Amino acid sequence: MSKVLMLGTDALARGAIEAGISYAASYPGTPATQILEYVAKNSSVPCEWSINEKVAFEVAYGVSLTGRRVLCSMKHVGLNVAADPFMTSAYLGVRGGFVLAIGDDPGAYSSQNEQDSRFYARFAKIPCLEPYDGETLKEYTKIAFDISEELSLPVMIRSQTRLLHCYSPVNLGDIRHENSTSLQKDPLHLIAIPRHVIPLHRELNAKQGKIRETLKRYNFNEILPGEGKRGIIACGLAFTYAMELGEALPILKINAYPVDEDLLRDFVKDLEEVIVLEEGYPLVEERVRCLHPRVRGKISGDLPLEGELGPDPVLKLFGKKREVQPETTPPRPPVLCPGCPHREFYKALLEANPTFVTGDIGCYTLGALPPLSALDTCLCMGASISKAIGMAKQGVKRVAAVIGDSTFWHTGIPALIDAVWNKANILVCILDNSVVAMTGHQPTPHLGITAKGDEGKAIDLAELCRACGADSVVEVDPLKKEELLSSIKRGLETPGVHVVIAKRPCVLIAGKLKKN
Ligand SMILES: Cc1ncc(C[n+]2csc(CCOP(=O)(O)OP(=O)(O)O)c2C)c(N)n1
Repeated sequence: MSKVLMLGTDALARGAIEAGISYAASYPGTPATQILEYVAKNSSVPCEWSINEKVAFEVAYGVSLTGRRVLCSMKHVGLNVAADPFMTSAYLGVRGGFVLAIGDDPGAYSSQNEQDSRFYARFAKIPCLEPYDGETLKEYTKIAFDISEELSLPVMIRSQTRLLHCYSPVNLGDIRHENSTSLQKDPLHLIAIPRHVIPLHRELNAKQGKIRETLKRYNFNEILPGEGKRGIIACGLAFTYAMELGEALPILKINAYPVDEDLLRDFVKDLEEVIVLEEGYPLVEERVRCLHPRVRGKISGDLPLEGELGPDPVLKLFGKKREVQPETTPPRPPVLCPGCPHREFYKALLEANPTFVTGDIGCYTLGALPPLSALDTCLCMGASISKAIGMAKQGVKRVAAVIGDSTFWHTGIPALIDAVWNKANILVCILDNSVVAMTGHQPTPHLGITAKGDEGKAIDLAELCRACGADSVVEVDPLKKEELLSSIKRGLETPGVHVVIAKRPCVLIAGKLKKN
């Protein structure tokens, strides 16, 4: 066994590889992107970038149905997209171990919200493990596969940007054999039709006691004795913040959910004050407030409800400061790269002067900021076209929807079909730079390269838009300003659904694409 310095995402991925996975599926999203990238580059495990998180989850579920172990990873908001199969997978249960690795982003360093995935695990009634360093990222992931197979449930690994994007020492272990394939037909358990739902739900409820027993056996949650009548409950990563305090207080360390209420009760019973530290929403604090009259945390206003918890507010609560203050750097708001083709597109769009521009999520969202200020709204991935439909249906003329190529593949296609079917008068601008630029240049379906770097089958974006029934589809190089401007103007002025594809590779990969 050797000890190496590993990025959190890599440690998690390594845990899955050691557990003997047979496949991994994901859709890119910070801070979870590098999990699949590690599997792709550092193992022989086959894997895929899926078209979106729902598909990734369902592909992973299919792998599990064959009896083999599978890792599915995504960022927190990705689980909103995958929520439908996720919720019902807990009813049906899994066959081969199924681990769902979710990267939360408290502080929204790179996200559209700060939602806390532990609530999703509770909502679906499945176990959730919350590592606190590189070693536990790897080990918990490995153990999560055993728990998944023991309980026949998907198991969530919840971690955060700070942990996933940080290097720490990790002990490498042996790689287990993969499960052999075994197909079992079991209609009562595998088909979620109304007639089966109540018995399946009853089984899921009956598993709850078993989940608690299983988690207890692994001692994920434990009381570390200390001195005094104040105690700290520290969840996941917040345990490391509690350690930085250097206080000798008793600590209840929580790394697995659902939390055993007996343990909580036992911990708080002789304390005069309980402090709850957790990244995200006050999930544990809510429970503890039912058990103790004096609880300090986020709900009490002692710690911030928004933003990343981090070590500083915790130290402040104890009247302390970091001994060595981190160096402060001047704020550097993100901007479009020099030479980015998106900028040229926006210049033309502004000149065409649309009434309202519905935006989407990607590098091109930076066009919302000055000096361009070219977008009027941004909600979630894939929403630009649908928002434009709603506005156009209220009589707003000359609405433009701006969407990136990966975002279009992800959730834009159904909205384009909706626009055609319902005869909306909108202009759809697809900014095609050939890759998912925002998350680090992962391939898109029209590039025809897979996660492993192998040749896939390329799909033609313009042909697809035509097949969706768009009234016109033009591909324009955004550097050809006059052509682009006239296409945009025509699309805005003419009734119907018009698609302008501004096509030019991301400036950071253009050289590489040429070489290939
Ligand atoms: C549901 C969800 N999944 C993943 C992400 C992470 N993410 C942000 S933008 C983006 C795609 C950007 O690619 P593209 O649309 O091609 O635009 P580009 O960045 O290349 O301009 C992704 C995957 C997210 N914000 N939300």
